[in-house]
Formats: sequence, structure tokens, C-alpha cells
Amino acid sequence: MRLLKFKTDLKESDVTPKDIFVRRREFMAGSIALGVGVQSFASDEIKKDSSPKWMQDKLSISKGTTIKAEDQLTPYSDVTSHNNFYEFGTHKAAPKLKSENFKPFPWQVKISGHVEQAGTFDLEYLIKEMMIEERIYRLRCVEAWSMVIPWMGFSLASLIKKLQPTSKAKYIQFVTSDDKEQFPAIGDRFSNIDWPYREGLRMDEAMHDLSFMAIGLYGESLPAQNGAPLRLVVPWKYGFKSIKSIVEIRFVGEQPYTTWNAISSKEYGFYANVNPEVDHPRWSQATERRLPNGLFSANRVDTKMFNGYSEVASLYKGMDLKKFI
Ligand SMILES: Nc1nc2c(c(=O)[nH]1)N[C@H]1C(S)=C(S)[C@@H](COP(=O)(O)O)O[C@H]1N2
Ligand SMILES: [Mo]
Repeated sequence: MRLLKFKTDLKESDVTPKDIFVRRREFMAGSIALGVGVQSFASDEIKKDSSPKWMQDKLSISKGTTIKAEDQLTPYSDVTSHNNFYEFGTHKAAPKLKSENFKPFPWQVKISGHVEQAGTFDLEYLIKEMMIEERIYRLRCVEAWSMVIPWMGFSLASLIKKLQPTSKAKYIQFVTSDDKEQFPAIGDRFSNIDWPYREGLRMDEAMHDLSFMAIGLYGESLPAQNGAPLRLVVPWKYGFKSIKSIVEIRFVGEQPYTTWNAISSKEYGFYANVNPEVDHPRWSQATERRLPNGLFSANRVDTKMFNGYSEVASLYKGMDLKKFI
């Protein structure tokens, strides 16, 4: 079953979070009228944004939608109830169900390593000068499902420029909070993850304009389950690179420790570029299940090289992407 093409009369430059909200309601109404995906839209209310005023003010001033996808947006209810966030548990429903007591504010981020502006900063201060924009990106999980999400945030490059890394910085490592009070599954004895969750990028990947720091989605601050209050989004890489709830950004000289690569490097490479020609050892990566499913069937689509973001190809010139997975 195919969903309606998303329709809007708004000019991109006019879009504010309020408009996004209205637009979403129109989109939902259209889908319901056609009897498409009714189940997933029924409870599709945006939870009232309980973030502090500074964050809501931040989200209310935006450049509008700067990057769009041709794809149908994944409804808010799916984006916020089908998640991978192992700090809350391994089940897809756990992040939403187990994050009710999670407190994303106040939040601090430590900046360390080969960088001029090292220190620990309040999130509000760290992102004060960042201009917010909306970007609609496909998110492709290594488990072969995918979504299309309207993120709010700013380019990672704009933050890096403010932080002024030195010439010794060749990679960036990102670290998630490992506060047991916040994340109930971190104490699980059977977890094979060496907390905190860590991810990383080569400096030129981090500086690519598509690399994004999200502080919101669907016009509101990030729900806990999606990585509140600050997460990375790298749309041409498998979802596990898009690390959530970041408390430290380290500028380093060597390829950093990254969580899934450390668990199984043959299954989860450091680069993790979406590549339909390189299968996971236990499943094909040629196609993906695009959420939401149809009422009676999975919505299967072909997986594209770099998740369709072919403009990043020049970052990997001369590299054998069957070897550097
Ligand atoms: N800290 C942390 N970040 C994480 C994960 C995680 O378990 N912990 N899961 C990753 C995986 S596997 C995916 S697919 C995406 C899912 O993002 P979403 O739940 O917002 O769709 O988050 C990534 N970021
Ligand atoms: Mo994933």
C-alpha cells in the first residue's frame, strides 16, 4: 500500500515550528481521510513540549526547511515509539516506555582534546549562536528498517568552527551520558555494551554540511527516546552512528573507540556508510522496511548507496568501501 505524497503550500522560507505543526495536522488528516495508516495516526499527538523557555525560544526562530526528502514523512508516533536506545533497554518500545523520568535539562557538554575552546558548557551557552534549521532526512538502521524524520538543529560544522579544533584533531569522538540514575538499562548485568555509548567521525566527515546536530524533531524539542537534548544525525551512515544524548565531544588524533565497532567489527564498521552492496553477515542490506508499515504488509524499498546522499562520495575517493565498511 502506498501512502499519500506529502503536500504543502508553504514556501520553505516561511516554515516555522508552528507551521510544521499545522502542516503535520493537515498531513495526518489527509491520510486519515483516505483510510491509510489510520492506526499509526490515531494517537499521533505531539506531546506538549516541556523543555525550558530558552529551548522553546531557540526552536521558534528557524531558517525553515533547508533540506527536504522526496520521501513521505514517517508519522510522529512511529518516530517516537520505535527506537533504538539501549540505555533504556533493547526492545524497540523500551526507550519511550522507560524514559518517563529522564531529565534532559539542565544539561552540560564537555569539549575536550585538541581544541581551543575546551571546557564544560551549559547546553544553552554552547548552542547560543547556532542558527536553527529544519532538515528532513532518511534514517537507515543497520537492522534494515528506515524512517524519514524532520529534525531541528544546526550543522555540526558550524559548531566545530566555533570550538576551533587544532591541526592535531583528525577525528571526533562523541560520548553519551552513562548516568545510571537517568538510564535504567545501564546497570543490566547481561548487557554486552561497555558504557558509555560512544561514536566517532573522521574530521572531514564531521565537517561535511550534511552532518547535523539535532535538538528537536517535528518542531519540538527532542523526546527523551530520540536522544534529548542533543544528538548527532549522520544521514548517509547506518543509524548507530547517530549517537544520542551527548555529554562529551572529544577532538582526537586517532580513530576513536566506537561502541558497535568494538562489539563486532565484522558486522559494524567504523565508517558504517549505508551500502546496499555490502550485506551484513547475517542479513541482506539491499532493501529496507520503511516505517510505517502498510496496514497489511511491510513497506519495502530499495536501499540506496549512501542512503541516497551521493554528494558524500568524494569523502571516500580511493577507498575500497567493501573493505572499509
Ligand atoms: N546513545 C545511544 N545512541 C544511539 C543508540 C543507542 O542505543 N544509544 N542507538 C542507535 C541506533 S542503532 C539507531 S538506529 C538510532 C535510532 O534513532 P531513533 O530512535 O531516533 O530513530 O540511534 C542510534 N543512537
Ligand atoms: Mo540502528
